[in-house]
Amino acid sequence: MFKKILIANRGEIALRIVRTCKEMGIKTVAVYSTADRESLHVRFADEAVCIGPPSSAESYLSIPKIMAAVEITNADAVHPGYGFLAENADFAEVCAEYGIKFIGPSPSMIRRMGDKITAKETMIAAGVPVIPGSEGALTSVDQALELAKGIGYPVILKATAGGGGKGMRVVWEPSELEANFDMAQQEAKASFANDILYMEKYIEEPRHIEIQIAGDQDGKVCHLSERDCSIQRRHQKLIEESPSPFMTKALRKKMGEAAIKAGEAIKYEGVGTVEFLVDKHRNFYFMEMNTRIQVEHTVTEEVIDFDLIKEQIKIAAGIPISGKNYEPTMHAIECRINAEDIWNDFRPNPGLIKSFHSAKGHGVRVDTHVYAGYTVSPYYDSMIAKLICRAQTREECITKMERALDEFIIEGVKTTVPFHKLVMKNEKFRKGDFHTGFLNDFDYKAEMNEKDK
Ligand code: MV4
Repeated sequence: MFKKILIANRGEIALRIVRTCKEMGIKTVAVYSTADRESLHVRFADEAVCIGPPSSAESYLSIPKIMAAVEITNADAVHPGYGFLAENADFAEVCAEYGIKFIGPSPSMIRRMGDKITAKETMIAAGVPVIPGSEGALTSVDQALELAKGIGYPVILKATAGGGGKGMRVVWEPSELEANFDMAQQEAKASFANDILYMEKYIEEPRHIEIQIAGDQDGKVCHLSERDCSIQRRHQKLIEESPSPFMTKALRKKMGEAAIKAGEAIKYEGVGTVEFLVDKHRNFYFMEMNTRIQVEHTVTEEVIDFDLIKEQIKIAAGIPISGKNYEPTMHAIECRINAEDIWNDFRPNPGLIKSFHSAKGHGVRVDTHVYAGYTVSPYYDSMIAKLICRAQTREECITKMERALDEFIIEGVKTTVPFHKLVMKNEKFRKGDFHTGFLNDFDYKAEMNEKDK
């Protein structure tokens, strides 16, 4: 087992990793920028190294600075968390060159799944259902028009280096294709320095359901059930839950088997997520694979009572997985508490947290690096806490979440707490009747009483 893990991240996930390492008897090294001196991940780690100024490029994204911190602290492994360098194949490669274990899959695996056309080709070869579309890259507008005729409108143009919605355009009719092709190409070039596009049939009103998998160094792969992440705003997830209210036993079996097939075909090592789009007929299609631990891993942990960070570390140390698949026996929902002004387009609202009374009680989990007196920096992601509730049924879980949101008092910065209260009251949400377009149709401003504003 590793003796000392350096955590190349910040915020709640860095603290989350410190906690598991402590429970496993592994020493921890935190790295931090000057903006994060007062963060709890720094306080609770065994050692901490300042790696630079607030800008991510000069701190959490700087491979030389992270490697220097590894060297001076003698860490034998690096946990990348999510975001920052978590899916950076070059970083995983540098770790390997230095003889440091990168807790995650190999550089080639990260690269393979990071390129969406290659990922899709890999899944087709593995027999995993994918969305009908172009075979590989689009070569011209004329070719795209020909292909779209065969696929049938609407179609969607996606960037092979994309993910998370950038460089993506829906095309409803042939006359709109050329302009959208140019825009998608330009956006992709500017965002990823790669303008290669591919095309798919556009699935209307889909659900985003993802399967958590784990694979070990012997090539054994298991699934740990699904998460429903359909409640998103501009490709930022806001609420996740497990099980999905749309799931059936039969669909879980089929999607679980597909996700395992995907993992086995690539000999996936580590924990990962296979993202699917699910249409209203419960047809499911591979969308992307994430080769990192995700923000929403907590809902899975709650419903199957399992520490996914511990599993990551064990797999990286060469310990085989049990191979058992997991079914949720409870229900969990996560609300992301962001320092954002929901009345102003969810604009980040950094600043001093004057008071912070966390929700508590049975079935309530709060993962956070902040506290009263903490200053939320404008330099990073605005998520300041994850509120996760767990109960026997979905209905009880929503009731518990409403109770927990009511007692979660944060003063000094505006947060998404009032927004979550409105979603919990929404009839469609309560019935589990939603898809990825839910927030486009949800007029939360109209639903809020004057006095609550
Ligand atoms: C799609 C789609 C419909 N049809 N692909 C959004 C981000 C990127 N991961 C892929 N996305 C989508 N791909 C086809 N063929 C709809 C979306 C999509 C979406 C997906 C998941 C969660 C929220 C979403 C919001 C808008 C669009």
